[in-house]
Amino acid sequence: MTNDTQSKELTDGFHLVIDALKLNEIDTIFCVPGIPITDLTRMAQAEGMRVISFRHEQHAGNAAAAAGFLTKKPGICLTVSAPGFLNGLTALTNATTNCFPMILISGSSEREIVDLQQGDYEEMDQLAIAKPLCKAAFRVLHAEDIGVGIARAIRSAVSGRPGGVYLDLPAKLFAQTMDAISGKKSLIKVVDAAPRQIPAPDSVRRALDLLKGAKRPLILLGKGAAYAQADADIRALVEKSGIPYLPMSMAKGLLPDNHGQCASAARSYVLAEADVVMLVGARLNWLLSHGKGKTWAQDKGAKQFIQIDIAPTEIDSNVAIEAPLIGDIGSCVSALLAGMGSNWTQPPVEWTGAIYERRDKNVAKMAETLAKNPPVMSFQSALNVIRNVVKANPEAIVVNEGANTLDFARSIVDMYLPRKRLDVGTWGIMGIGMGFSVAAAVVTGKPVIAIEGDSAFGFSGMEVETICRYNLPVCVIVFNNNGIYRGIDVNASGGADVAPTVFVKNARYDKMMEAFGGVGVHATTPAELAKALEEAVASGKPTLINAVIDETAGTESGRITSLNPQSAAKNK
Ligand code: ADP
Ligand code: TPW
Ligand code: MG
Repeated sequence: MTNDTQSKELTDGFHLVIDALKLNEIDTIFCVPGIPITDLTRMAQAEGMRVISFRHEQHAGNAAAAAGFLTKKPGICLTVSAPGFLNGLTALTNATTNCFPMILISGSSEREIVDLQQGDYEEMDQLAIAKPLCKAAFRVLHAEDIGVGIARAIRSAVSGRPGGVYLDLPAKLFAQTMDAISGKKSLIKVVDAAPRQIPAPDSVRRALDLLKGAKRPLILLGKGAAYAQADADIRALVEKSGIPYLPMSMAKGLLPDNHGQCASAARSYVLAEADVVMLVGARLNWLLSHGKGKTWAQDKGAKQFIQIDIAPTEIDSNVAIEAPLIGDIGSCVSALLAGMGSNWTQPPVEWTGAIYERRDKNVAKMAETLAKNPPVMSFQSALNVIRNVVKANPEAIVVNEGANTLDFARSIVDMYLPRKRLDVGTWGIMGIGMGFSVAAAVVTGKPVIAIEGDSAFGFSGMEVETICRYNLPVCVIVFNNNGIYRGIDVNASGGADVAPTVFVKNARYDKMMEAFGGVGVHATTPAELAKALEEAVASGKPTLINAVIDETAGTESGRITSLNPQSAAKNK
């Protein structure tokens, strides 16, 4: 090296990664440290980034995914090589499945040794493994390419249909140095990462013509609509059209659940009876019975679909779509609004009246059930408490997983504001609870209420330490019914082991939170639950309420019993 180059200021791979993220306004990393990324986490914190360190990579990954959904910017998860990478991979794939933007950045071992399979520390060809499981995957080998690598990862995550991206950074890269000025120049500030995609005018007209001719129209809002952050226009479209709407679970609150046009409490009626259904950021997957069969009364025929989606290949994936509307939801909805003009005819009252009558009857029936106070708490009597607290604190974010705990909470706990409900999503995956809760608290600063089945909670329960360490305003409510679905199954062999679905009876999950300095409450009545939850929301202190639920009350698989091989065979 000459004297001239020695005198130049240098930068290295570590700092280029951090600078590239910061340049793109990414200010938070969710991680588990270790070789070779420990220094990266330290330096990122030193450079002013928020570094949230977890106990397991899956939860750091789930946090990144939830951050992506809430902010429309890719959430970042940082892990070590092979096992850390694999632990993060489930979250990356789940994010991709749900169309949430995130980037999993993993350190990796020496390329030369990995490729010759010579047995490096934590050796694994991570890029090859990640590729089929996410939206895009890249590796950066040279410090001067870090800027491009991060830019490509960001664009891939948020443009078009959002998803998970893997970025492989070999250990050697971090220590590579280059002169600081060229380093800075090599970074890219991504311009217009998720460009608007304007729908073609003829497709807008086709959709409006179909909608206009409908006698029994229905709007179905999915989590893509929540993600799009086109809240005001979506509300305007629903209200101007006068068409009843149904929110998918993470679209709840896009319009308040107590809105006059909400058809949630008449769900089976509207799905079966509608003649034209407009899907807005929702896929006709298993959650919507693939648009077929009894649910949709397709035997009667004549059901027609309009589908707004950013992914053209989603169209016709399950049933024929008469009017595809391809573009970003914001642009599509505003084009529809403009095209509706000022003299739009509202749908016939025979249709809307029949829906609202059924809905109001069902809501009244539900109110009776909610008001009951059985000696041991039922799902309903416990959820009634949470329903009231959420109503009084509509800013709070609800995280929800479990089987019965999920199904009942989804229908009982009304949401009033967009993107306030995070749950098991497209896969119905258990384990998102604490990762999503941490992200929601970190990203929004608002209170988080996690409604957790006792089994569901177990998948990520150790992260209560993370919640306490960062002193996050998270209140976890464990619906403790002694097991998966319920606590009363027996071992058919008569042997000493309990049934596979049964846990330790009367476990005290509240003690887990106390172990790390948080507040633990054991609640056996709605009054105790209400007091503890109200205090938690008001104080913002990490809290875990062990809510004792009737162990006989749940049903197997909650509401998706038909997917169990035995009951599915019976139903055939
Ligand atoms: P849900 O589970 O609520 O029914 P899905 O995850 O099945 O929702 O569907 C979300 C859909 O939204 C996906 O098909 C995705 O391509 C689409 N999507 C996501 N973001 C946008 C956007 N900004 N504009 C248009 N479509 C979007
Ligand atoms: C990653 C299978 C679906 S629901 C559930 C499991 C294990 C737990 C239900 O019990 P819980 O709720 O949470 O106590 P409740 O109220 O009915 O008693 N592994 C993964 N994902 C899924 N979905 C499963 C297993 C499952
Ligand atoms: Mg349970």
